[in-house]
Order: sequence, then structure tokens, then C-alpha cells
Amino acid sequence: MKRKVVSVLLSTAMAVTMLAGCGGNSGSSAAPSEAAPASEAAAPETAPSAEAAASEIASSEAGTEAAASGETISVGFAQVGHESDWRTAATKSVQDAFSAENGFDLQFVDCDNDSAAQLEAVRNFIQQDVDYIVIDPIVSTGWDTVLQECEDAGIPVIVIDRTIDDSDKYTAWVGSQFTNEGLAAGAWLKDYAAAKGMDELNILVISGTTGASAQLGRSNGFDEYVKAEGWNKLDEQTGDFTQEGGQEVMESYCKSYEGKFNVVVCQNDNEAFGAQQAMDAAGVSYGVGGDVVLISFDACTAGLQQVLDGKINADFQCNPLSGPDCASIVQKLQAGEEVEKETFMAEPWYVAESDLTSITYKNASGEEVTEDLIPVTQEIVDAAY
Ligand code: GZL
Ligand code: ZN
Repeated sequence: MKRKVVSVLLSTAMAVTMLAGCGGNSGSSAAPSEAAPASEAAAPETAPSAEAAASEIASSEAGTEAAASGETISVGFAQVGHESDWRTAATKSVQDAFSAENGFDLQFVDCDNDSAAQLEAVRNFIQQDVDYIVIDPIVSTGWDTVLQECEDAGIPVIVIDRTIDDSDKYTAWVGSQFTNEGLAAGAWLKDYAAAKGMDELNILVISGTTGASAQLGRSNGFDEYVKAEGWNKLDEQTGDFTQEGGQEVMESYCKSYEGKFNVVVCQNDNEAFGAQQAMDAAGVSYGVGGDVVLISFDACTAGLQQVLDGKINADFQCNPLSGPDCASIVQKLQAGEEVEKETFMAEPWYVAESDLTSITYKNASGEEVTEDLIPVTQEIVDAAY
């Protein structure tokens, strides 16, 4: 099965509006900003990659033709929810790509982290007889029956971001290699601890939504290092990818493991913001020069600001901007063209200090890779999603 790695860029300024209300956004309001390049190798200031720009143009051109010919493409999108800054950016990426001017009629459903509601949303799309269905699956199992119903109705399904692990009855998937994110975090911590002379690691993990492929991959990848290095992982509890969840779990950790931990791993930035609040309240110092190393994932704008401020030591990006790739897959299918089953987003690893410049690890495909560590600068923060 061919794979394509795409660095997805938005070359236009993008004002990221944060969803108010529940779901644990960091509460920070992001200023309108240029989107960052999301390719591993690219430095922030490089121009949009030709491939990404071409796919963006192709999807809008084809869309415009479709719109001009009056044949809009109807798409049902069942989104996880609104639990994090990452999710807000991911939703906007799809809504922008599947716009009316691009020739789409997008039916959007925010499933608020409720798997039953998500299955119901997909079944409603079948009833509405949409042309295509896009799913970001809250959890990775329980999908085969409803995907069979989509197949029986002749509606192609594109999966984005998280994966569906109990069925392959979908046409294409665009997203991240979550296990690599966890492996990269373990590889970085190993080198960082050696560089800082930390001979004993006592680790607390605040994991994401249980059963989400992002949680499974990050936990499994990181645990390979826990086992191989003999690190002491004191506990792992879910913070459900929300700020409230991160704060609640960290509050209990500060009581149960007072003075016994020197590393905290949060599986997204919003959990890290909550953990910071709890550690502040407990008088625990973290980040560069602190008693606790704080690791996070997503690298959203507010998370990268924390890295720049030395309050998060390392932030492993998960790229939310799969909208353009997803839209170009739909347009290719509409034109009767072949599409790849898997498209992986390229994702940079960000750090607060520049003493380590790269990591080398064996990735989920068993290849030994060496990847850059990017010290965060203000322009990187300003260009983030
Ligand atoms: C990862 C995505 C995760 C993010 C969280 O691809 O599914 O869900 O890491 C989000 O911020 O809630
Ligand atoms: Zn909610």
C-alpha cells in the first residue's frame, strides 16, 4: 500500500478562533496568524511546499469547476468534539477546505466526545444520502457495522486524524503516525536525561481519551522506552485530552506522589495547561530549570508559547491541518481518479533548549530515523496553528 507524506501548509493568514465553553481549551485567544509549515524538515520560514500548495490549488480549482457546473458535492463530517485547541484548528481546516466556494455542501456534526452520537451522525448522513462521509473517529473500534452500511449505500468514507482499527471499509485515511510521536518523546527524554545527568526517571503520564488511536499510539510508543530503559513509570491516568482532565489528574498525582516524580508526560497541550495549574497550586516547579520535566503533544500555538517560555520542555507536534488533503481526495474520487489509502502528515518536534539538535530512533515501521529538534522561537509561535 503506497504511502504519501505530505506537509500541509496554509499559505494564507489564518485567524484561529478558539471555541469558548467546555472542552478545556487553553482559554488563550490566538491572534490571527500565518499557519506554520508542518513538515518535519522545513524551517518555519520556508515557502509552502510545492506539493501542498498544488494540492490546495487543485482542490479549490476542481471545487470551483464543480461549483461553476452547479454540481456541489455534499459531504457529511462527524467530528470528535471540541475538547482541545488542536480540535478547533482541525475543525477549521476541514470547514475551510470544504467551503461552498470550493464547491461543497458540508454537513458538520460535533459529536462532543460521544461515540454513540458519532455513529448516529454517520447513519443520519446515510439517510441524507450525502455524496461522501468524513469521520474523525473518537475511538478506534466499533466501526465495521456502520462502515458496511455506508458501503451498502454506495457512500465512500474518508477517515482523518485518528484511525479505525476494526475495519478497512473506508476509501482513504489522512493523519499522523501516533506511535512515532510516542517513540520520539521517549527518544528525546532518554537523550535529555543523559545530557542533564538525570540518572533516575520517575514518570507520571496523563493520557488522552482512552481507546483513541492518538492515545494508544503515544502510550505504546513511549512505553517502548519505559521498558527498554527501565524507567520507573509511577502511574498513567486519562485526562481525556482536556484542560480540566489534566488539572484533575495532576492534582491527585501531586497528593499521591508528592516529591516522588521528576517527569510528567501529557498527551496533549490542553492537559499540560491543566497539569501546570495543578503543579503551580502544589508549589511544584516544572520546565527548564524546574524540578519536573514537562513533555506535551500537539504543539498548538499556546503550547509552543509555553515551550518558548521554558514552561514545557518538549512538544511533539500532531498536525491538525488535514482539510486540504481530505478535500483533494474527495475531488479526485469525484473525478474517478485513484487515491492513496494512507496519507501521513509530516510533524516537527519542538524543544525549549538547543543543546540537543536531533534524535535518532527506530520508528513504527522499524526504520532507524534521525529527526530534527526545533528550538522554539517567537516566529514559530506566531506562525503556529
Ligand atoms: C490527535 C488528535 C488528538 C489531539 C488532541 O490526532 O486526535 O485529539 O492530540 C485532540 O488535542 O483532542
Ligand atoms: Zn462539550
